[in-house]
Amino acid sequence: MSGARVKAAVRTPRIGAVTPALRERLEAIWETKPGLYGWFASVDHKSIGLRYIVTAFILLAIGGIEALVIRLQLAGPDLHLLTPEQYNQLFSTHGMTMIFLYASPILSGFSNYLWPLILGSRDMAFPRLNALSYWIYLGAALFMYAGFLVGAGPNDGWFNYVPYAERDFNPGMNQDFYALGMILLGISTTVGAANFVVTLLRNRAPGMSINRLPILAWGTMTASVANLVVVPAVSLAFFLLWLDRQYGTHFFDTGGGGQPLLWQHLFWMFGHPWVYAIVLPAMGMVSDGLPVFCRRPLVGYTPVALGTVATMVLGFGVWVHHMFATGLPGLGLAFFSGASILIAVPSALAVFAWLATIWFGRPVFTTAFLFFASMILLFVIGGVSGFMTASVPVDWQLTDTYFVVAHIHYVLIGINVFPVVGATYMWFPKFTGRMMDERLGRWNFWTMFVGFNLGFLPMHLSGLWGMPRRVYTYPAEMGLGAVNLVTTIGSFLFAIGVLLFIVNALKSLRSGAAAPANPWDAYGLEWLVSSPPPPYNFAVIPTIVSRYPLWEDRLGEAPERSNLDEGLILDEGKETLATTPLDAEPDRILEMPEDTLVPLFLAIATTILFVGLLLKPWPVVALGGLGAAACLVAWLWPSLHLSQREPARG
Ligand code: HEM
Ligand SMILES: [Cu+2]
Repeated sequence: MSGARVKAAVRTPRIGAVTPALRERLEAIWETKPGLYGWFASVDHKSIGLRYIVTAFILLAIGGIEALVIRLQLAGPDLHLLTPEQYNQLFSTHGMTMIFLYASPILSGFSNYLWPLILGSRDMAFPRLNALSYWIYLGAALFMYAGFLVGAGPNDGWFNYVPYAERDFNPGMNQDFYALGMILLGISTTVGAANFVVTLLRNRAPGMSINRLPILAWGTMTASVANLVVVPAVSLAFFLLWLDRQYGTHFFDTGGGGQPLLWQHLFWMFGHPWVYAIVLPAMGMVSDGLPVFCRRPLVGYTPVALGTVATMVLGFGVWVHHMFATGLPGLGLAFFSGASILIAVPSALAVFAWLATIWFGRPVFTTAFLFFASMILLFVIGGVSGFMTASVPVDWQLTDTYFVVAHIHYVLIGINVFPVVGATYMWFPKFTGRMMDERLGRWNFWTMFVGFNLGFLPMHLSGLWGMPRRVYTYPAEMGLGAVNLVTTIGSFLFAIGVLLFIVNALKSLRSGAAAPANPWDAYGLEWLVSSPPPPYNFAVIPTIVSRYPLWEDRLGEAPERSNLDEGLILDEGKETLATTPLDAEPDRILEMPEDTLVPLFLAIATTILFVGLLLKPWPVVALGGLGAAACLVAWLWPSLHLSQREPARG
């Protein structure tokens, strides 16, 4: 709690049961004020999580529409629906949108909403930072799309290689929008990741020791640590590029003694770990979701949890597999090739764990289950093509062909979109108090599944047959017309599937059946509270003795029971409990911040600062900078309110 004074007052809170009077008191303390002020000032993790989710889904739809235009252009040979420059901007903006503005933020959204609930806390560790991270994400998305709308979207692929990104070859503002937008977005990612790390270490229910965490928490935790380590690399890369373009610093251009390959190193040191950051939390959703619908605990909890961490650790050492074609020495290539192949081991572990969970369970074929289970197949296909390109000679043949396009989509749609849609079916009742329609859900699933494979499986072939990626058309003589037409048809079918999903969500929001607290008879703490949860989440803080608190009677494994009905009563303000990092023993009572507009204003000021840097009217830069500084002062102003109290041991 930055800037907070630590009050030494020791207090031993009462332990008791939930009463209506307690609920009323907590409601009054935690409720967000109604009206516009409350909407903008809310620091509640549930509102912020939903905002992330809705914004990211809107960006998924936008990126999807871009992809469909791309597919129309490629539906037959020699088409001229788009000019080459328009095509460049479309596929680059599509990549930017999907990777940076959808795939990662959507997972932040789910984790933001779910973490305090699955961990047994009342909010994230830093609620105001949480609001800031959302508002800056929104600011960065608007900033980058403003470029696209004025015809200056990124036009050099999402990984933006120099020298083409340098000013000599790319004089427009496209690269300046992209570079500054990515630095701005990096602020959001960084504060968000720090918040996840501290929340996990400090804000868990008593008894939720590190070996009882849901796998989703392992996934997001691992991803967040990775983000803290690697986002600086990409922010630096884009900053140096911006300096090169604006002030001729020659970091990346050979003419002035710069080194183009440096861009690729900096970008991929970030880029590859990032790919794991946008799949590990989604894999966590599957690891936590499958057991619910298979009616049994996950097989191999410990290997899966450790595999998550191992994937990330190995993931730091494989970035050169994106650079096999750059002429680096053979010994180095062999190392990175070997490391890349080694990553298959923890991934395969997860696959076997999921298969065993289904095999030994009694699956209930809900829509969520279908999405989670099909993800295993897509994961294996994407994994195998990745394994193939990890081999240097194979990669030399396949790099920059549609084989790679097939690979990234099996990975990203297979391991991110499918679990995310499944997770929406599973947690939508918790978010909204309404069930999603299962019949429409079946249609949704099968259209997406068939459309996706019809569209993307043939890309492997077109790649092997020599279809280059990122080229706006191809001559009829190449004989690739038929396979591309199939791909386009499949893409549209897939898009119809996504549309059915959106229709189902909107329809269910209005008229879905009312959801009970635990519609799936699931095991996690989030299902203990009403759907949707009250603003304070837990009226009393539960105490946990197992990984499956709501299934202890069903499983009957150990005689002890988690205490879900009685616990610490924290009602003297906006309070939650801090616990010790490993064993989750009660440690401190935290007073959480009230709703405030400061994060919103700080995000606006920071965005103005970046607009100023882009357009260079220096008064605007000064306005943004001073505004941001003023917001920081307001933020950090010492307040008696935010304090920590001494241990709550009884
Ligand atoms: C309707 C769904 C989608 C379709 C039809 C589609 C289609 C395509 C096509 C045809 C390309 C290659 C363009 C080219 O190289 O000429 C492409 C590139 C790409 N797509 Fe998608 N895509 C879809 C969804 C997604 C999703 C959900 C993600 C990520 C979560 C994604 C990530 C990417 C990336 C990273 C690239 C590489 C862009 C670049 O080369 O810089 N796509 N997509
Ligand atoms: Cu990689």
